[in-house]
Amino acid sequence: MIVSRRGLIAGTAASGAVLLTGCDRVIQQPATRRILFLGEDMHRGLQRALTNRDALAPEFASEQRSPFFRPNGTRDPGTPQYAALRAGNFADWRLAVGGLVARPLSLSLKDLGALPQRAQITRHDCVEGWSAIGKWQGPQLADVLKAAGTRDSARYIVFTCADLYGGAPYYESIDLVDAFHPQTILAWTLNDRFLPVANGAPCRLRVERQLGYKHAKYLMRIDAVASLDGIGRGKGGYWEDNVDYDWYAGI
Ligand SMILES: Nc1nc2c(c(=O)[nH]1)N[C@H]1C(S)=C(S)[C@@H](COP(=O)(O)O)O[C@H]1N2
Ligand SMILES: [Mo]
Repeated sequence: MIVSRRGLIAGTAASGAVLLTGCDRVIQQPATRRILFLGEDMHRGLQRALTNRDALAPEFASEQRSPFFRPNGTRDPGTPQYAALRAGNFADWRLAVGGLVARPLSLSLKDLGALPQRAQITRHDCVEGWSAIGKWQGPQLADVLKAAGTRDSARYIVFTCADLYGGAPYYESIDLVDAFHPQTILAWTLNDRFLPVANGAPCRLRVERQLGYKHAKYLMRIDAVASLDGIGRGKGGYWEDNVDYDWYAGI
C-alpha cells in the first residue's frame, strides 16, 4: 500500500517534467505520447491518493511521541464486570465479533497478538482541541473481519464498549471503507506497553483518519450491521446521538 502510493507520487513528479516540454512536435512522437498519457493516469492516481478515503494518515518518528498520552472521556469503566476483568489482567476478556458475519468469533488478547500486527505512530486529535502522538500496535481490523467473513449485506461496523454513559455502553460505528483501511487497527499496546486502563485497556479502536471520539476504547463487541437504525438513537455513536457530533469525523 505505502510502497505503491510512493510509486505513484514518484511517477507523477517525473512525468511532470515531461509535460512541461509538451509542444506539438514532441507530442507527435508515439513514445512521448505514451509517456504523457501515462502521466495523466498517474496524475489521476495522485488525486485519488490525496483526496480519497483510503489515503494514509501521517505517521511520525519515535522521538515525536508525546511524553504522556492524555486520557479523555472514561478513564476507568468501573463496572463490576470490568473490575473483574481488570483484576485478572484481562486473561478472561474476550472480544465478540458478530452480527452479519459467516463465522462469529470470540477473541482473547492472545488471539489478537497472534494475528499479523501493525504498529503506527499517529496523532490523535480530540474535538475538544488537544492532540497527542503515540505508537499503537495491534491487528488490522480488516484481518479480523476477513476471519469472521463479513456478509455482503454488511455496511457498518459497530463497536460496543465496557463503559456506560447513563446506563448504556459507549458505542461507535464506522463504514467499511474505514473498517478495511490499513491503519484501522485493534490496538492492545500504547508506546510498546499494554494499553493503560485510562487509554482503553485491554483493546481499543484506532481509526486514524477520524477524530478522537470515533476511537472506541474498552472494546467488548464488534458487530457488522446493514443499518445504524435501532442502535442507540440511530446516529451511529454515543456523541452523535447525544450532542450532534458528526458521524463522519474525517481529518
Ligand atoms: N469507550 C470509550 N471510548 C472513547 C471515549 C469514552 O469516553 N469511552 N472517549 C473518546 C474521546 S472523546 C477521545 S478524545 C478518545 C480519548 O482517548 P484517550 O483516553 O486514549 O486519550 O477516546 C474516545 N473513545
Ligand atoms: Mo475527544
